[in-house]
Amino acid sequence: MKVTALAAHTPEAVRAALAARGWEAQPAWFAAIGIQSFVVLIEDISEDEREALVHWGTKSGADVLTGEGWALVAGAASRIAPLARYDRAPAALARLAPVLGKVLAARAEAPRTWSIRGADVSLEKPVIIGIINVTPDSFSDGGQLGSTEAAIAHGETLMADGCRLLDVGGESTRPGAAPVLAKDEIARVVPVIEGLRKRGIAPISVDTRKAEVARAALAAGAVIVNDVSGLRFDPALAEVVAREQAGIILMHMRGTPATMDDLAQYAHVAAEVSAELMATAETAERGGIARERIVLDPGFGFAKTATHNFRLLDELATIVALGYPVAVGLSRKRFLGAATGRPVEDRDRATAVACALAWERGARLFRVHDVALTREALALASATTNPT
Ligand code: PMM
Repeated sequence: MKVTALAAHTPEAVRAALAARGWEAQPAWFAAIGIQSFVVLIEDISEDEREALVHWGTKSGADVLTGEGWALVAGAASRIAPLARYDRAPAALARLAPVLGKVLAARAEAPRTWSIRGADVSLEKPVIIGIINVTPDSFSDGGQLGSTEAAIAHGETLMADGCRLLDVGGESTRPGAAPVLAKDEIARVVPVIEGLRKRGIAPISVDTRKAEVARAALAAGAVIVNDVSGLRFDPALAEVVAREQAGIILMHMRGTPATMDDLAQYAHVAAEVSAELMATAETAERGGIARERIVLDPGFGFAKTATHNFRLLDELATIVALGYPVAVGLSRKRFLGAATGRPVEDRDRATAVACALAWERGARLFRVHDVALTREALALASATTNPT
C-alpha cells in the first residue's frame, strides 16, 4: 500500500491525480473543486439561526464553530453548497441561502476581464501597472515642461519594460503629504496624459481622489480612475466615472493621508478590510458604475501597520473572494523595508517577491515603480499557477 498526501492549496493536485487515472478533464476539475476546503465566517445571525447551523453541521459533517451572533463553517465546498439552496437548506437558514449563494458563485468563477472605457483588459496573465508620479518631489529637476517631458519619457520606458497600463498621479498620498489644489493637479497630469496619448501609449489611468481632476484626465485620454479614497473623498467622482464608462480602482483606506495612521486598528484586518471594500463597491454600483468596471485594492500601507500589511498579504484571498478583480500597490512600501531592512530606493526586489505572493493568492493587477523586475517575478509565479 502507498499513501501520498497531495498539495491541497489549489484544486490542481486532485485534478492531476484524477486525470492520471483516466478521468475526463471536466469531471476531474469539478470533483477537485468540490472537495476543496471552504471556510465561511457568518456574522449577524440570530440565536435560532445559530442553533440551526450547529444542528445542520452535526448532520452534514461540516465543522461549525460559533459564538454569540456568529458562526464559522468549514468543510468541503460540495458539503456546504446545499446551504445556499432554498430546497435543500433548513427553513431556519433561509436568510443565509442568497448571501452564501453569492459567495459560492464568486468563488467558482473569478472575473476573467476588466472593462475599461472602450476595451477589456484580460486578467488571465498578470497586469502590471507602471507608476508615473508627477509630483514635484518625484521629478524635481527642471520646471514644468522639463518634468512633463521626463514623465512621458519614463512612461515610454515602463511600457517597453512590459507594463500593460500606466497610472499617472499628481498628488502624493504619503502620510503627512501636503494637499494639492485640483487646478494644480490638473496642470501636472493632463499634459503628461496628452503627451503619452500622442505617442500612442494606452491605456492610461489617473490616480486622483477628485471628480474635477478625473473629468479633465478622462477628457485628455485616460480611461481608468484610480481612487485611493474609495469614493469617500469626493462623492461626485462616481458620477464622472459612470457617465464616462471608465474603469475604476477602488482602494481601501480609513480617514485621509493626514489621519490614517491613527485609524490603523483592527481585530482581524483581512475580514474588516473585506467588509469595508464590499461596502465601497456597493456604493460605486449604486452610483451607476457597472460591476465589471470595478477593481478593488486593499490599500497596503494606508491605515495599516507593518503587521497589518503582512496579515493582509497572507490573507489576500479573503479580498479576492469578494468576486472583483484585485489590484495591489506593494511597490517600495514601508513594510517591505521592515522585513528586509532595505531603504525605499532599494525595495524593488522585495516588491517583486511580494507581487509573486499576491498573484498566488489571487491578485491580478500590480501597481509598481520597477516594471522589469516585477514582470520577471510574475512570469515565474503565473507559469507555476497556470500550468496549462
Ligand atoms: N499607493 C500609492 C498611491 N496610489 N493606488 C492604488 N490603487 N494602490 C496603492 O497601493 C497606491 C495607490 C502610494 O504609493 P506611491 O506614493 O509610491 O505611488
